[in-house]
Amino acid sequence: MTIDLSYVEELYGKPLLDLVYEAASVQRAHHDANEVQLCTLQSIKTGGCTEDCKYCSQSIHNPTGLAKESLLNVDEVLEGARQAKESGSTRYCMGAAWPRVIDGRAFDRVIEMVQGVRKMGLEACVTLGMLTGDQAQRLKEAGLTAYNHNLDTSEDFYPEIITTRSYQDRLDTIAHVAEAGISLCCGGILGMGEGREDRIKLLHRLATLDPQPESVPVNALVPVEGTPLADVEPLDIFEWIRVIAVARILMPKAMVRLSAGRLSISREAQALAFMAGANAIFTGDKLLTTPNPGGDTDRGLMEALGLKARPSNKAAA
Ligand code: SAM
Ligand code: DTB
Ligand code: SF4
Repeated sequence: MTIDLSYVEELYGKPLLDLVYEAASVQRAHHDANEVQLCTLQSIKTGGCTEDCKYCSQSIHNPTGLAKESLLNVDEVLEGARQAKESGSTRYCMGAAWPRVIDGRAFDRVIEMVQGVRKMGLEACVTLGMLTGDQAQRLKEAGLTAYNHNLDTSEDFYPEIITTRSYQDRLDTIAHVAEAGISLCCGGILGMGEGREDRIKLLHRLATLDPQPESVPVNALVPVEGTPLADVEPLDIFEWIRVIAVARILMPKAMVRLSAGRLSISREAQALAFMAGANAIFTGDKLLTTPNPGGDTDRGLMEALGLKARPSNKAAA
């Protein structure tokens, strides 16, 4: 089925409750609506990134005061994965502040991390920046479940946010991931000062990727002091809900992940997001470098809503 931009516009502009109702119906047809996948993030290489992403705490172009660290050891990372599993996570996502993967000892170490995480029976996801076809193939052989590489916003708005790489660079890496047969985790950031049309175009791009992403992270900008986006006006929360609902309708099978930004989103809005089709969250008190609601807060929310954690036997093989 082809998805026209005009159809995405039409969906996005529906009365909110009609839109949420439609998204909830799609979710119920494809997923257990009371189940949420818990995922854990780990920054395996923090800071010192040469890209100039205006939202990011880890770019050398942004004076955020974040200390640069070297790549973690395999043991440290696997210990983190073990704890994540113990606290109910079924997916372990490892992020590196690299513009691209370079072959050599560091990449070999990441390969070992992926193998170790998979051995524990967890889904393994990495986000390492740009990637060649051969590197994607190596990750596939290591058993990687998914590669996270976000389109972040519309192609039109992209140059306002990042100048050191192009939208096409992103699409090229995404193609390498697909060719290697690795599932794609691809989404965006909302609230960077983009317009509704940019959000619509992002959703259209995501939904017309072939194959569609297995996972769509929806990040609400976490404003970081020292970045050019530190003082951007926060997004209207119902725009966030609309994006989640449209993503759910256009990508019925995908996991729609509430990623960055939940700390400043009310319990009520998060409940509406689950109604609108979100079915995964990152748990733990830290994302990569910024705070996240801790496990107790999320357990409280899930209990209040009667949501249960998705069991590990449903994890991707
Ligand atoms: N360096 C790799 C890259 O950019 O592809 C991987 C790590 S990067 C930190 C992963 C994603 O985190 C970005 O694509 C962006 O969507 C998200 N992100 C980073 N900083 C954020 C912020 N302050 N608020 C919301 N999302 C953010
Ligand atoms: C994604 O889209 N969101 C996650 C994951 N992919 C790697 C990262 C969010 C990072 C938020 C900012 C920070 O903590 O540095
Ligand atoms: Fe680097 Fe990724 Fe941050 Fe951009 S988002 S500065 S590529 S770590």
